Amino acid sequence: MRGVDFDPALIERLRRASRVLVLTGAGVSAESGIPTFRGDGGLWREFRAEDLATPEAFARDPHLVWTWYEERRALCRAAQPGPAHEAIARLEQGLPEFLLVTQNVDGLHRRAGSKRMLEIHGCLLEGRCTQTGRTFLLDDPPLDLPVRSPHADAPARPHVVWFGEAYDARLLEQALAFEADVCLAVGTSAAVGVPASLAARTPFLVEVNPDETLLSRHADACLRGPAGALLGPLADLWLA
Ligand code: BJW
Repeated sequence: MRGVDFDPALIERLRRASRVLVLTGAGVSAESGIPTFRGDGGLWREFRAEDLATPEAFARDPHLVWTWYEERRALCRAAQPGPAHEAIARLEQGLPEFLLVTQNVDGLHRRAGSKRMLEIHGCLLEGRCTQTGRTFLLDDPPLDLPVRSPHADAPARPHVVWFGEAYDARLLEQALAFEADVCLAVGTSAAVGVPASLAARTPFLVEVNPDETLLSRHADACLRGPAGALLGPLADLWLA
């Protein structure tokens, strides 16, 4: 058990789950060196969201917004998936009905091998044509900014969901249609309403987070600690 004690009744309940949703947020990548948004050292402590992560900000200064995303993209490319990403990929392999919904745009779940996954806030490794809506993988080394679309004579934008923007209806439908009976909410403050509601509506909710969040009061079990330390041992017991 690598020094982590879980309630045997929790493990038994998880083993009985038939449809498992894992919802992840920035905390799952914190141990890979990617800053979270809120809390100490969070991106929103250093930058104003409305200056950088809104459609209005992009219309006002696309060069500034692209520069910020390019800096974050370089950090994400240099980072490695951690034990939490790897444990979630293992759960997917071991559980027949599984869905990962991630709010993270860092691409680390992809790189850890997750496949049954919805990136509901997009992915900053990709750009999107403002005319056609088609996405494309951004080049390396860094691009001429602001980026132009390869699909039309039009500007491109980062492929992320900004504040005040709608979710991709197709992705949201898939997430809602999954109807999990168990959800693990990992490393999210649950400050953004739509993803939080996916977790809150699940009949059995397990929160994995060092701190209390808006989801804690809905949770049937709270595993307090870093996801990197907890999820590997949890997956070992669950899948044993
Ligand atoms: C650890 C750990 C460790 C640390 N292990 N844990 C219209 C106009 C204006 C606003 C709205 C509007 N409609 C709706 C809104 C409201 C708004 C909203 O929710 N605002 C609240 C924040 C107040 N929502 C929206 O605007 C959304 N749109 C929407 O709802 O449209 C309506 C609609 C619904 C349905 C269909 C159609 C339309 C869009 C929200 C987009 C969010 N975008 C961002 C930025 C993405 C791009 C980018 O990265 O630049 O997404 S905001 C930011 O918050 C980011 C994250 O994905 C998201 C969630 O944050 P997350 O991941 O939870 O991170 P943190 O930092 O908050 O928490 C980290 C946690 O980890 C903490 O709890 C730590 O304790 C923990 N932790 N270390 C485990 N080692």
